[in-house]
Amino acid sequence: MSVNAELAAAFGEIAKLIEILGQDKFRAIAHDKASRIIEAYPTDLKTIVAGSGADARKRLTEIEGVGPKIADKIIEYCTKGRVQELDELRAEVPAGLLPLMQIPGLGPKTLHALWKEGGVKDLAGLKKAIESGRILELPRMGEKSVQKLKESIALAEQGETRLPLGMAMPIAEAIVAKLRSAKGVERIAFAGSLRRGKETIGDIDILVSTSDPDAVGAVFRGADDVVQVISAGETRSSVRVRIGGDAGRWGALQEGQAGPSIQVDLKIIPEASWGAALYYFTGSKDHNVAVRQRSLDRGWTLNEYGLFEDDGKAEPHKRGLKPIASRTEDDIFKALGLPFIPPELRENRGELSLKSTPRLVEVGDVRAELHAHTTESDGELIIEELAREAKHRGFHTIAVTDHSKSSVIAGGLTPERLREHIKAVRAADAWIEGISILPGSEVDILSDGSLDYDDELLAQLDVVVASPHAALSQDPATATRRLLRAIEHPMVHIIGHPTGRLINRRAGLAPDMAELFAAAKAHNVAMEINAHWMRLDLRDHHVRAAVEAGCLIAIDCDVHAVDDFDCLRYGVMTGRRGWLPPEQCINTWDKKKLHAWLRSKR
Ligand code: DGT
Ligand code: CA
Ligand code: CA
Ligand code: ZN
Repeated sequence: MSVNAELAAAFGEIAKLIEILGQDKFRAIAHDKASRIIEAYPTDLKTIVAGSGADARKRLTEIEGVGPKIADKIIEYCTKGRVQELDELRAEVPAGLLPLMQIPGLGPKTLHALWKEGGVKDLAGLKKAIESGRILELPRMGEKSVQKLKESIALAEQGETRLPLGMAMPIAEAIVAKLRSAKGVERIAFAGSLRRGKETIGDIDILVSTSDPDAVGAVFRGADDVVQVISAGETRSSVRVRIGGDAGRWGALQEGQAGPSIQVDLKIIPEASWGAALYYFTGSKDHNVAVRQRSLDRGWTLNEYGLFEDDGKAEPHKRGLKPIASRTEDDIFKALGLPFIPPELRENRGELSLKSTPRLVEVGDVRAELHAHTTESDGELIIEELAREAKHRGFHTIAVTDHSKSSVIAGGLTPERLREHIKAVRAADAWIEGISILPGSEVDILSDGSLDYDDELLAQLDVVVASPHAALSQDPATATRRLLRAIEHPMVHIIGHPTGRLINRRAGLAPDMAELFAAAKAHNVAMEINAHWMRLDLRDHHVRAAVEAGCLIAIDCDVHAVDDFDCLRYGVMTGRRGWLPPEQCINTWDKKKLHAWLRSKR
């Protein structure tokens, strides 16, 4: 961990402790701000302190957001290795209280009350206070907020060790890129749940074949982001890697929620058994068990070294037996009489009965983005920038779907503003060549299932994405009726993020999905896979049910910023996990077909 990261963590903790203690709010804000600035500051602060001697304080306060008091604490940390103020604050607040701040719905004020008036000092105490009902005696704690709190706790506990796909993937790719250049490396790949595209990742599994295992192991364990070496062997190493900064538009990842670090396992694989190892460590466990049984039925045995004749004795690879197949995954599938099974399907959900490799949706198939926001509501891009980016990605169509009036916090458009916006989008479409820019809206599905604009206005939009944003703790029956009503609305093209869940944070609605998919098919409405990795909503098993019900799917990035376009792959992986063929995904259609479909609802 770098000094900057350590300092950022220290100031972040000071800010939280001040808040829990109910002390000066502005002092908390100053420390929180300093924490974020230092986290992202490009130069090592220890070098600055060491290099500027008596001028250190002056030099540090030149950094935006660093005042004299913060500067003194930086110097204190760089010279003495501690910040006394932090130690003092820690002594005042029970250690188990701080992690509770990660639970959504538990702000510092509530925590202060829970502690001072309810005697809660840690998670166990909080749960007790909930169970006994004592918590209801505290200010601002009603039946409803306690119910929410209970759900948040359950989700936070679940999410403690599993990282969202979109956060794990860049970490894995960075490690793979780094190891690729290590001496002797021949092949490198990530396996496990990450290769299968699961929505959350327990740990990252990396496989390497190399002529120099020591060199790779040393690079792996010595990397900057490594916060802990769990084990270091000749063919296996495990470390914990720090999870970095940005968690998209939901703010920085909070410590303790998905861990400040994730475990990464490195396995050194003999070149001759690369395919067998890749197959084995890709999993899933359930798939492996089923395929192993299939091997045994044929008189063979399959392990991470290869497919062997089963002579009834263990560890064939150690007894010099020549494998029937081991070099590539293809070789193994072929020997077992199976088609290549894409990693996303390897969950033992019927994939072993496939007669040929199914053609599933791929990133390269997607030619249109139908859910995107501009600065007119809560996006970062103006219409032209959005269009250029979409064009740059090879799309033929981009829909501009800003929020509707009830999404006040997201800057939702009044009918008047929407009318103007439609004109602006049509004007941009007229002068920008090479891409169709369609006026649309992400219209709130209100709690009773009615839409946020009247039909006359909706009729002027080329694309209507209807999404639930509020009232996301409705009971399942009410939620089903609500969403059905939106699906049945003749102007609606797409139901956006149908359940409204946020991974590890919010459970969202639990409607009867089968009913929704049947209705969507009947009304020619597409159900969205929102590709943002915090959402992935529809989720994989929903997609599978939707595909089987024969209803259309949209894969949209819900673009708010340029980087959001990169989420497409997570949406596509989720689609593939739901066995989605390209023709059932409207974003893969050519322009003529897509536009004709959109017009069919006008
Ligand atoms: P995760 O890490 O919880 O997100 O999920 P995975 O699937 O990456 O699981 P992990 O990291 O424990 O193991 C990686 C793969 O190795 C797993 O998908 C299948 C294989 N594997 C691990 N342990 C076993 C086992 O006990 N039996 C079998 N058949 N395969 C295993
Ligand atoms: Ca794993
Ligand atoms: Ca693992
Ligand atoms: Zn949106």
